[in-house]
Formats: sequence, C-alpha cells, structure tokens
Amino acid sequence: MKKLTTLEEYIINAQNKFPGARGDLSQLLRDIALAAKIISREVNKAGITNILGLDGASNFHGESVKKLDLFANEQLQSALGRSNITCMVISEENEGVVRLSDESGKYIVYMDPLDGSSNIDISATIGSIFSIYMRPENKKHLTESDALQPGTKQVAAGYVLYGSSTIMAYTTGMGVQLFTLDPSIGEFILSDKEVRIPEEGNIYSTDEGSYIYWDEALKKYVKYCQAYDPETKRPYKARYIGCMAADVHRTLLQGGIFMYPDSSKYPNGKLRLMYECNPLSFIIEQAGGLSSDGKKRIMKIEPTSIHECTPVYIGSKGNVEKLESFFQA
Ligand code: AHM
Ligand code: MG
Repeated sequence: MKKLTTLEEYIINAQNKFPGARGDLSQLLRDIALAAKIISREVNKAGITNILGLDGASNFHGESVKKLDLFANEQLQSALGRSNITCMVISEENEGVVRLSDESGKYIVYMDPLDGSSNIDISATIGSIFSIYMRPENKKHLTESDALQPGTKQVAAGYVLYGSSTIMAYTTGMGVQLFTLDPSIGEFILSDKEVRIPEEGNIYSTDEGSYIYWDEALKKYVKYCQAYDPETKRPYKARYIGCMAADVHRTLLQGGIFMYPDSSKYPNGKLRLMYECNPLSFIIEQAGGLSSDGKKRIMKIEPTSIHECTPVYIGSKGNVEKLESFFQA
C-alpha cells in the first residue's frame, strides 16, 4: 500500500534537513494550512449558510467585497497572529499594512485571501495566495517601505485552490510540492513532489473579450496562437477560469501561457505584483517555467507600493519566450 505523507510530516522532514533551523517558517506554513482548511469548509457550505453574495461594503480599491473575502481575510490574519512569527501582513483587503501584536516577528506576509472572487456566485474555483519575506535585520520599528522587496527575496510562496478538491501548492525555493485536502480526516496529503511545468504547452489563457484594448504586439501573439500549424500544436486551445491562481495551476500542470496584459483599459495591468504575480511567479519558476511583464522578469521588479499592478505573462518556458519575442519585434 502507498505510504501517505501529510503536510505536517512533509514540513517537519524538510525542516530536519537544516540542522539548527528554528522551525518558524514551518510553523507559518502550518498556520496558513490551518486557515486554508477553515476557509475550505466555509467555501463548501457557502451556499447553504447564505454567505454568498455581496456584503454590501466596498474595499478600498472600490471593488465590491463579498462575505467570503472578509471571512478568508480574518481567518488568515488570525492564524498568522497565533505564533508571533509574523510582524506584518499586507492583504488585498486592507489598504495599509496590518501590524500583528508581536512587532519582532521574523516574517512579512503578503496575501490575496480570496482570489477570483467573482467566481463565488457561480460555485467555480477560487483561491488564496501567499508570499513570505524576511523582515530586514537589525531594524526595530518597521515601516511600509520595509515590505517593498522584490520577488527574488521571497523565502516561500504558495496558493490554495478551493475547486473540485482543495489543494495547496507551495515552494520554499526547493521545488514545488502539491497537497490535496482529504476532508474526511482534515489533512492535506502530499499528492505531487517537485512538480515540473511542461517546457511548452498548447493552451493560452487570457480575457480575449478585451482584445480591442490591447496593444498590437499582443494582438499579433494571440493570432499566432490561433494560427494553423500542427507541428507546433497550433491552433492552441483557449481556457480562462477568471481566477489567476486557478489559471496558473492549470498552466503549471498542463503547460501553456496565462496572460493579464496592460491595455488602454488597465494601463499597468490589473493584477497585483506583491500578492498575485510574485508568489505565482516563484511557484512557476521553481517548476521550470518563466514569468515576465513582457520585457523583464516579474520577480526582479523593484516595488514602489504594496498594492501596485503589473502586466503578467506566465507559464511554460517556450511559450513565454515566444510571447516576449513579439514584444521585442
Ligand atoms: P480578485 O483578487 O479581486 O478576485 O481579482 C483578481 C482576478 C484574478 O484572479 C483573475 O485572473 C482576474 O481578476 C480576472 O479579471 P477579469 O475579470 O478582468 O478577466
Ligand atoms: Mg486576486
């Protein structure tokens, strides 16, 4: 019989490979996993308990906030507050940084507590995304600018998807591991180790309804994806879930490219650098893929504000390199 490995066991085994490790990062990942289980339970009963629908408020971006967004935000923040490991949380749902009770905590955590929230009402996949940085050393009182670190400085990142099953993917810079929640025992079970993204895929993923707002290079690239050339498996298939974490997860497993461009509608793109693009870029790069803003590596962008947006093109190495060649032409 196949031996099952739980997330707990996996994290402890990984930690034991580093003699002297204090286990703080392990605890942080366990705290996030605990919140994820609670969110997963709530997502599954959302329709029944009438938690679906607008909560009536708007978040500070002016987007309507749904109840599950608030619930997920609260659960993750309270889980992170349990262990005095995190000093600051930056969330899509909070305008400023949220300081946790222990200001000496070692880690700064960015999160999108509920990504793809327009999918809530149709019972389609939604997710939570997280990105973890070290606080600067020898600095007592942190300011927001201490949280503005490029994606290359992430010490860990991952996402949880609440779909036909609940899965968690994370990396600490040593490959990508996937866990699937078994709700009957309440444990995340290791389902895939050191996941590799295909070198090249035949799926492109973007909101093509916004074609009219795109620049010429992107229009030409999408026409390339649609052209007939059996040798390069074209025309590609189009897939778009409308939840970046879910679209990137499919891309991780099946290959291809996910794109949220800048456009005349969104001059800097729509997706957030710090809690959407950087963590998913870390995952994809760790699996052998690439992530670009069209010209340069996403994780090299020097952030200037905690909620900034960036265009993003992410996926298989071959597909992202091809896309970049259209931007250079
Ligand atoms: P959210 O975090 O408020 O849910 O918004 C982010 C989501 C992404 O997950 C998804 O890729 C994108 O917005 C979809 O946007 P659009 O509706 O413009 O296609
Ligand atoms: Mg989001």
